[in-house]
Formats: sequence, structure tokens, C-alpha cells
Amino acid sequence: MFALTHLPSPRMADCLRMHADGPPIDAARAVRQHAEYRRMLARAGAAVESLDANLEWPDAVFIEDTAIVLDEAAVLCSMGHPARRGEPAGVEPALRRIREIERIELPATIDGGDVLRIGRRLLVGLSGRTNAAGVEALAAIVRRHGYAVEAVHVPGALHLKSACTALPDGRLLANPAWLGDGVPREFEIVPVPADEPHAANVALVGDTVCAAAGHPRTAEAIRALGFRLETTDLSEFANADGCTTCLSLLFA
Ligand code: CIR
Repeated sequence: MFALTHLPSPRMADCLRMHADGPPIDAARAVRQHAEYRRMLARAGAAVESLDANLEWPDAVFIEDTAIVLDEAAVLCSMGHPARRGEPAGVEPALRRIREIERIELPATIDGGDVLRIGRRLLVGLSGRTNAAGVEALAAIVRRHGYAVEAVHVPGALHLKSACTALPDGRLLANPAWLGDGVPREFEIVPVPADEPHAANVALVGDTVCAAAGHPRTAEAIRALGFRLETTDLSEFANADGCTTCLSLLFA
């Protein structure tokens, strides 16, 4: 498994934030936490590469949002927020080395954080960043590779994957309070405790579950299900509404 990451921008303190009155972002601490994040992915078995092409973009570290990397193609996103629209071009050369490139264009918008892959199914969040045209455009691209696309409303979170990610057995770890109708009924949901609302975002490296530290009850539940869990402190990224998956593009 490969993990493509992007170093935090020296301008990260100017990044987008849902709560601008939150604690200030410490860019130097973010750099240290990012190094630990890369070590966590490596412990889980990933070969980790870091890009530095987008350092002038404050949100560059959240590389997951720039593209959707499937086995057959890499789809460059038409990012939902204008302040991030320059990022996919910086990531493109690295993706071009590993996949055929497809792209989604305005007025369609889509962020990679809204795309959850479970086998040959893609659940795609309709969020503040991804619109119906973005879901349609992705469906048109991936249909020929045999993927089914299903839209899920995300009324309570920045992206679908802030509210819901998959466990290694295909169950969904989710914060139901942030999800609307639309999660297909056949998925079994493992709800996170109400006092750990940010705990539903985990990244899978093989069968290892990688997560942000600080969610002890969710960690216990994941271990009780029999999964190997690795954690690291991602508090500076959480201050900027980012989570575990946001910091990498993972692919085989
Ligand atoms: C943003 O608002 O775009 C960034 N500050 C955070 C992006 C987090 N990405 C994700 O949830 N996939």
C-alpha cells in the first residue's frame, strides 16, 4: 500500500476553518505531528511519500481532497472551495506517474473527502463542498470501471468521511448525528459515542485501522472488534477541520 502525503504549508495558520474563533494553528507543531502521522502509516505497512509542490496553499496538507485514486485511474477534483482550487494541479505530476488521469471540471464540484470507497461501491457525500453535478461527473467517469456511485447527504459535517468511514470488514464507523438519510441500509453501522463526535474518521492501511489519538472509547471499541489500531496526535489538523484520512491519498 502506498500513501501520498503533502507537507504542511508554512501558511497553514491561514487555512480554511469552520470555527475561526478556535485556537490558533501552530504551523511548527503541525509539521511535527505530520512527521508522526507519516510514521504511523509506515508502522501500519504503507510506503509513504511526501510532496511539497503546494506549500503556498494554506490547506495543502489535506491532500485527500485533491483527488480520488482508484485502481484504474486518478480523478482530479474540482474542489468545492475557491481557496483550494489550485491544489489539484500541484498533485497531478505525482499521480500521473501512477495512474491514468481523469478530471472533474466546474460547475461540478467535488472534494476527495466526500468519497468513501467500499469495494466496488463509492458513497459520495453531498456536502458544502460536493454538489450533485460533482456526484454525477464522478459517476460518469467511474461507471466504465465498474463502480456504483451512491449519494449520501451530509448535513452535519464538512465532508462525508468526517462523519463516516469503513472498518476493514466493511462495517461503517459513523457519527449518525452528522449524516442524513441515504446511507444504504445494508451497511452495518458501528456508531461512535456521542462524546467522541470526531472519532468516525479512520484510515485503513491494509487491515490496520489508523486514527487520531484522543478518542479512547472509540479506540477500545475498534480493538474489541479485533482490529489492529494505530493512533497519533493530530490536534493541529483537527483545529483546521482535518482528520486522519484527509492527510493522505492511499492506494495499492
Ligand atoms: C478545508 O476546510 O478544506 C480544510 N481546512 C480541511 C479539509 C479536511 N479534509 C477532509 O475532511 N477530507
